[in-house]
Amino acid sequence: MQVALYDRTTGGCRDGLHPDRANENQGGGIDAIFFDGTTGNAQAGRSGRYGEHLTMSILADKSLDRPVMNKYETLFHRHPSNPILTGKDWPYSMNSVFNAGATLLPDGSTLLLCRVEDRRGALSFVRGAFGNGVDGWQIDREPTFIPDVERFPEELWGVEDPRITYMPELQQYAVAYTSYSRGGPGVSLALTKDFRVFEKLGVVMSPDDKDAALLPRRINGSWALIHRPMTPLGAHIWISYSPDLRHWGNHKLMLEARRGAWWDANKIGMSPPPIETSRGWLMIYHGVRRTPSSSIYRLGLALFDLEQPEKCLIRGDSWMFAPEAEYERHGDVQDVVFPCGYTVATDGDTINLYYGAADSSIALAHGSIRSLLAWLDANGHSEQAHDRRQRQS
Ligand code: BMA
Repeated sequence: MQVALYDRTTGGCRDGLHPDRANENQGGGIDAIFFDGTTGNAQAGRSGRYGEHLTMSILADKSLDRPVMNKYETLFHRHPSNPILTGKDWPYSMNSVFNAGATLLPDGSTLLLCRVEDRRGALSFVRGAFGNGVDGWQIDREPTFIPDVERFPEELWGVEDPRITYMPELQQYAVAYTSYSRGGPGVSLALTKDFRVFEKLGVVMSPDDKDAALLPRRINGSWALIHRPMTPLGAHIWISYSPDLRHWGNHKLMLEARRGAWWDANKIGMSPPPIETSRGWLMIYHGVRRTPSSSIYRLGLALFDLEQPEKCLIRGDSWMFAPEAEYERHGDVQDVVFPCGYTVATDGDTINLYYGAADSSIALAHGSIRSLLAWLDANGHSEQAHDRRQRQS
């Protein structure tokens, strides 16, 4: 064979299909299974691509007479009523509703700002609200937040993927959203007290940039915006600082997409705004795995320093939530789970994660912040260790 299998530019091996990318099918291991006839237990060993050795046990389920694998830990439990909102729930004709920002209102009800798409493909935000955050949504009869192309031409093709942060100092909610026009997707900001009247601040990060949210408080005197610029070197998560929410600078790389065959190689982005915990900013982020037929959007976890948020403390190795249910696997865009918002229950621990499913509907899953942190401790590593491993691989 004339062609080197290892490709320095991609950090993976070439497949001959995409000279500039890693083999799309790479990353699998080879499993050997040893069956213990006396106990009925089997052990599987997998030689990982990165020199890690993953083991899992397979238990023979005698009642089913077929092996059942020990499952990975389930961190988010899907609500039985999923999907909780679809285009059919809308008071006017709608193709799809997905990727909703979420917040709790002072009366305890949940507000969702939903990305909606009609049959023209035009996008706007709509509001839905109800006490328990699951059903009985009251949906505005008219779109709540619409593109204002006269004053904000960057919204020509619509506004997408809102992330809501309540800013106690301003006593307002900040909405970071993608404004989409000929120039590509950029990051825009708006402020509101009531989700009726919005003060738009315009584009704060020029295209191609998206997946943005503000931190709720100043960091060392500056506002902080997390976002995901696209560069020829990949799509990584950055953080930028501002004295006034309008002028941004002091840009810092926060989390890098991995390379090669990783689940979060080449393209990552923050999903909902980070969760402030006593141990740091807990971020749920999405990683995009390209396959020959499509892309798979899965979710992972990372923890960042409270006062220096560009410093990653721990990053999980594997994804912890992925498209599995039918409504996540099939829709306008297959294999997508894409949360833009969450609420935290009064116990301070239960997280209600609202996510777009297959770019078609809105679904809900429940988790525990404590369990997410414990999972990171067990399944993560410091980014410095990661850098060392990347250099060796
Ligand atoms: C991303 C964003 C999301 C969308 C996802 C899957 O790039 O544009 O709005 O849900 O792709 O299509």
